[in-house]
Amino acid sequence: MYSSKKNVLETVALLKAHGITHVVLSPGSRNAPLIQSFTTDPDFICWSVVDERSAGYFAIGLIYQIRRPVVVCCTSGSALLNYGPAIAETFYQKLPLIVISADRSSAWIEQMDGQTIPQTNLLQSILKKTVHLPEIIDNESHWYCNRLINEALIAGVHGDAGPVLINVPISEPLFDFYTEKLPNVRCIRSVSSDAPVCIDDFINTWKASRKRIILVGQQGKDESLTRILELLTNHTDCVVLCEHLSNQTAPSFISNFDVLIKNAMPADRTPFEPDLLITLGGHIVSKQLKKWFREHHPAFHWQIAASLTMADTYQSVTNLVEANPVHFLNRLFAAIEPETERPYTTHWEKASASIDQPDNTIPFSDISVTGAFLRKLPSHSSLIVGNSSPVRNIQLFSLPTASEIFCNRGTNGIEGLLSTAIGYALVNKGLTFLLTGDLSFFHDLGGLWSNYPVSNLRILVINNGGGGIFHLLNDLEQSDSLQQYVAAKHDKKTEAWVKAAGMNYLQAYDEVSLEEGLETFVHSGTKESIVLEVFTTIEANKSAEIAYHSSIKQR
Ligand SMILES: Cc1ncc(C[n+]2csc(CCOP(=O)(O)OP(=O)(O)O)c2C)c(N)n1
Repeated sequence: MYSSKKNVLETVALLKAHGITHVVLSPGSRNAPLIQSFTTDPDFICWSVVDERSAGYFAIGLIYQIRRPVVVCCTSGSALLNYGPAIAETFYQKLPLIVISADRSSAWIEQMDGQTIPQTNLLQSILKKTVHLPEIIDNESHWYCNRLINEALIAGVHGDAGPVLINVPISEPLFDFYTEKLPNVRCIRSVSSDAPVCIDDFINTWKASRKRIILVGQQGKDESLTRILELLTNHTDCVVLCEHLSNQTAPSFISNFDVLIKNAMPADRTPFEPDLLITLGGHIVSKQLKKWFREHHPAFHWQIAASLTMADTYQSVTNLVEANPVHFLNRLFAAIEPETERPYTTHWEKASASIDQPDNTIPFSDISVTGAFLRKLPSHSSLIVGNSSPVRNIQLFSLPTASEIFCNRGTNGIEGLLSTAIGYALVNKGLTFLLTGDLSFFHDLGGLWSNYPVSNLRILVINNGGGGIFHLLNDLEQSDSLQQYVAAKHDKKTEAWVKAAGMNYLQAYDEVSLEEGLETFVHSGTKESIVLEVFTTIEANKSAEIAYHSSIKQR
């Protein structure tokens, strides 16, 4: 029988799924659940070597001969340190040694309990990767544990091979060996760019899938990517989902999926659910999409990127592909037949087309101001948007053709936004537009103090008197601290700072003054940069949100 510890079972099952066969065991009680599980399973060839220092070198001998990864497994405390010389040897020889150390739960490290040392920190400089598993108590810790083991096993053999450490905390009781079968586990397959990607399996999966989505995250403009995505969605049954931050636009791409998921999908979303998901690029803003995809995992999820770093955003990756996405998709497209029937894509297209952009009937608010601005924005514009509401609200509207859009979305920080825009403008020939909230603007006031005169910047500040986004979060509304502390309510204007920085200042507080202000704002004739500050209220913002979203729900 196997141990009943779930992180032990996950480790052993994943080692088996990744094709590991040889395990060198050193004695101990903390690692007894691992020992018991390895020796129970007929697929493992287990060896017993008492001294961990010898065990490490014994494993090196096995690796020399079988040319595949080998596991060494020890108890907690100094036992792990005894692997040190063998770990160093495999690090410098680039050999795939998988070190599995049992540990106490983190709470007991350095509490003068027996056999504890900070196991994960000590050997890091001679390990390719170290992971410290959680003890599995719920779905999230289960996914986390699975992801970490997959990551370590992939790192051990990717590119130059090398030793990896999987540290497994195991709480007492240690000796409950009542599990009959190993669990089914998600084994993430990886394809490395070291060898040409063998595309056959991918073609077969593509052909066998009926509902395919390609989701493109944040990235710069890339016309070759746009071309292949258009070919795929126009000639096969495949939906391309991309937000504005992906800088991918074509009539057949769907960008309003956040609103669609929130308001316009039926309770039974099965017809929309993909069975093959292909992800490229960086961050996705849509909370709705993340939530939905995390609840419904496709049978296959390929993550394609130039380097093999996994972000398991939807908890569903099945294949990591290290390849240039354009090359990969071109090869795929060349190998598949065009499809004339596109029921899945048509289904998505119809639903997407049924959603109107916010119109003039909603109150004067952050949303309506964003719409008015984007309608006036010239084509081929450079637009930088702030985090918080700006990056979300632009998604409700279409962008002018050929515009390029940027956002500091890597960490979602509100800091440094004026500095980013000024840096961009100074090396940009045309106008540079920035759409920002008031807190983000004030946060980076220091950025306005610049030795470089900038004349081509247009900053639209939507001043709603604080962090407006926090007022749109239902559960926060009851909180006494919302106004003063969470949203940092204030009544400041940007005017004095803007003028001190030598920029022109305009303001608007309703449709008429906004329309007037925007006329000057988008014009390239002026010699100074311009800040247009538009004042909105929290109440109007809430009404606008409700009015827009309920108008879509009622269709
Ligand atoms: C450096 C940093 N501090 C705090 C936050 C948390 N935060 C997220 S949105 C936000 C409010 C932003 O307010 P504002 O720029 O006025 O935009 P609005 O919410 O009104 O659209 C804050 C403080 C953050 N993202 N980055």
